[in-house]
Amino acid sequence: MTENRLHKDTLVVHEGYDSKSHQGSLAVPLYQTSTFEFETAKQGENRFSGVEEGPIYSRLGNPTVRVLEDRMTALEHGKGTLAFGSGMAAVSSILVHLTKTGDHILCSRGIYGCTFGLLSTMEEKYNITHDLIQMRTEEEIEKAIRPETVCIYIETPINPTMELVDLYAVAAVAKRHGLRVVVDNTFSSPYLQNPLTIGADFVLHSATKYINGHGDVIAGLLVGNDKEEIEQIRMSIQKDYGGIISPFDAWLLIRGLKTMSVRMERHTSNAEKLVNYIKGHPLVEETFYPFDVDNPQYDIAKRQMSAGGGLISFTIKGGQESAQLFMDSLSLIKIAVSLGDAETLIQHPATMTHSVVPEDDRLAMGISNSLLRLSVGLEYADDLIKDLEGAFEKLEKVNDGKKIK
Ligand code: LCS
Repeated sequence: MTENRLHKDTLVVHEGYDSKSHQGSLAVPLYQTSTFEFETAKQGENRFSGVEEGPIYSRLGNPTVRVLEDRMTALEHGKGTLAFGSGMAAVSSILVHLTKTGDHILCSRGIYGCTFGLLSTMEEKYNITHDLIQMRTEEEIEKAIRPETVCIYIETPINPTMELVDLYAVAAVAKRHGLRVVVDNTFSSPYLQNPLTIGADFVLHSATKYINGHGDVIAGLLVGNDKEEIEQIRMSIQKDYGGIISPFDAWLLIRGLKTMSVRMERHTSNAEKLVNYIKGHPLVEETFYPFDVDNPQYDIAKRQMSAGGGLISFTIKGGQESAQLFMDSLSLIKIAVSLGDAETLIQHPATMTHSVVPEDDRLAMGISNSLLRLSVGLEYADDLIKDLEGAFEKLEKVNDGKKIK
């Protein structure tokens, strides 16, 4: 961290934009254009050759997108950022960048369902193999490293189990073995956790979630600790595979990002209230929340995160039938995948986000049929608790006499 660094609450509002270069426009202008006119043929030549800086064509760079990228670089303490048209485009781009046929990737034991799908395709088509392991200790990680291992790819907290991976342990092992570390930081947002400061090489986000915060954009962001390497990815994989963000979506993300600090505070305070209610309920088996004092991984959470965030998972007694009945009995809380929106959302990972994962792998990730994931929104907490109460009561009534265990 540099000495005169502004606080993250200020960076989300101002970083990367100077209105003086934009006719005083206070809001970042939307450059909704596919191409940029050159004054002369020579200028075009110079822009393409890199002799002169400046926009060429929006797949290669766009001024609105650049503000978003610069803001994210500062927020994640990185050196450069690339914005993508989805979180999966960010995931696939970094994995394509870091691997070649015959390489091996070491992953946290849980990952988002589509990331799992991508890794399966990479294995089948290109013989880029992977292992999902629990990474509880440095020794455990070290044992799983093979001669062909090139990178460690992790989520923490893991979608949807909320299991944590110790970033300090991962960084220490990676350093000893010369491995690159990629952290999917979607669940924490840059507000709660900054893996680059702990030793990761790349951080990525499904910006669809907390970065945007309003449930109306699909986007991804990749931040690196090496500017040259990020620019190299921009001018190769991003340019040639073409998974870029649209200027309008970047503009919406800039708008959403301005309120990230206040949103994350509310998501967290609401989640803390809800977790206390949920974990005491007799129909709940287990609850998973990073900053729950009863969480066996609370120490890890405190070391690498500044607060617990807005996601809670829990298992309900009675398996899938009860879990689905519970969901159907809610009214304010909406049944939907995605997370990090203003609206509180609930989903059933076994049949939704992680339904593409074969059952054995899914159970090994800790995703049982009774697991539910709650993305706590920005509503008034007591209204949400009342909604949960109503659904538990409904479940009790339906189960009346059935004796669920
Ligand atoms: N990484 C994580 C941890 C995610 O949760 C998701 C999407 C992605 C990457 C991919 O981002 P996208 O391309 O959708 O922007 N997670 C979802 C989820 O849990 N429910 O719906 C989507």
